[in-house]
Amino acid sequence: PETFTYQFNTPVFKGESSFSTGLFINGEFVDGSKKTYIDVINPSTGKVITKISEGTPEDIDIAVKAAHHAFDTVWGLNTPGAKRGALLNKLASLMEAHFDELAALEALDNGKTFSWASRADVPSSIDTIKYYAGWADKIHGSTIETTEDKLVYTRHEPIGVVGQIIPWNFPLMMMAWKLGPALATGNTIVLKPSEFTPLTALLMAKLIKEAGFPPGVVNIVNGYGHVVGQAISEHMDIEKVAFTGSTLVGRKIMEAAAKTNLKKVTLELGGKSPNVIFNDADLDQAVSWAAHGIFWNHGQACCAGSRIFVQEGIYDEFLKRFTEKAKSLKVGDPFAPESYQGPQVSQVQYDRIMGYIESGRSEGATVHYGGHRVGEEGFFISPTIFTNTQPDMKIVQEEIFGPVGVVIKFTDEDDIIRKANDTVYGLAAAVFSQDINRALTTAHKLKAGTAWVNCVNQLHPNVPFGGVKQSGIGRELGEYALDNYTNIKAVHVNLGHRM
Ligand code: TXE
Repeated sequence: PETFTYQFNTPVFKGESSFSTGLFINGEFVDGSKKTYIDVINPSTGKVITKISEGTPEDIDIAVKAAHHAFDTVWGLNTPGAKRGALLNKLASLMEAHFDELAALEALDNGKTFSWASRADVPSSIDTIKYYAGWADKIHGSTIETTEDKLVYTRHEPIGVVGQIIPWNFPLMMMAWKLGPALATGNTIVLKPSEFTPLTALLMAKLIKEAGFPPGVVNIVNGYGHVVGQAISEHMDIEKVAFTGSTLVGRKIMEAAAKTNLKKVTLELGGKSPNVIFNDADLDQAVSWAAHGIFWNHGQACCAGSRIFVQEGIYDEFLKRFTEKAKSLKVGDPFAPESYQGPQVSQVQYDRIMGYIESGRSEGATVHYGGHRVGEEGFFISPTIFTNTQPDMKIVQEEIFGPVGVVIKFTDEDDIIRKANDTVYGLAAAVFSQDINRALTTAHKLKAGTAWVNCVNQLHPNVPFGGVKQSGIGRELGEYALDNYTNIKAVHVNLGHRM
């Protein structure tokens, strides 16, 4: 396979990045079995950055065999947890050494700003790997009292070979969320990055090798979702699949698992998260957080606060200040220090978002601000605010996954609980109020896996994240994520009970 070498010469980062564009299987970079390639597009320009090897179902087979061999010989129960932890810490140190390069690749490939990648994606990915390094030698079962002539204990054993399919909105972070708990608990991995944003995963493959993980422990196979992702979901020798992406594909993965070997499935899917702002909120703070809630990462966050509910007493004032805030957000080159928002990730996403904006208009909602392209090239969209919506409009019900928020008025607590929970999703929710009783009782009544009080989009490696309803199954991050990657074995020992 080819080596990709790129010279960054930007105001925020100057330096070279260089790594193989092959598939990373059994510790080596190889071409795909069909010797075909996928173009990687720069979303700021629409032009090709490089091409990467395309994986096939045959390549998944080869990777699964390597992962099984590694599991049976050099990983899983064959390696003490302390050693797995040390390797994860080594990987975290290498990520620190390549901090700016990782942030720059995210900006180039995904379009997120270098400054946000440096503030959020890269440090939190490193922290996640370190957090799970700490768990690696603390995975254990318990003894359970039954009768005095029996000893019963549990073991938390690694599952084996796990498949991991990740999206393009937080390419590095989603990879860290998946690698950390799987490796700490002793599993081996076949991972597929998004075909839209493979670059940080390829640099990570190089760092995984450099850290000294034995060959076959982590395999990274680039390719298209319906081919390589599907092959992972259907594989008879992959015993667990973890997925982050659309609800539509989540269903396909569950179906493939059900039709093949009933592999365990965890899914982190879409959202349409409510952001509830009461009359007694600190208005300045509510405005700033609400803007961060929907415009951060260009709205490409599964937990984005895309439905902004404002109580009637402050609605007009909120809307005025929120609009000023949206106007102040600079959309442009991800490498310009003043940019808050870069391009959407791809032409497909650009078209999908513009389609939603059009549908909002044609269904009779008001484009209060934005609603248009920014610039002549690339996939830039202005922060957009809709008002005058109806509950059944597509822009109120469906995940847009772009910088498009709807602002909706509510009257009292009963009204807001009904409106906020009127969705098939349940990933996150936020409440703004200075009355702690109101804030917490509302947070408890909102149907969501995460509730934020007086903040939004807060994630932390130690804290579980995941959805209820159609936003997913299972939890990532924190101690809870370890459960996704172990099988519990109960061992009964007879201490004298005779038949
Ligand atoms: O996602 P896909 P897309 C939502 C968001 C967005 C929409 C569509 O609303 O507008 O999904 O985005 C792989 N079997 N989210 O189409 O296809 C694919 O290659 C197995 C929410 O880009 O779900 C990629 O690696 N895998 C979200 C991954 O699935 C398949 C993040 C995600 O892509 C597959 C991304 C198949 N049949 C999009 N088809 C979040 N929850 O954060 C595709 N893939």
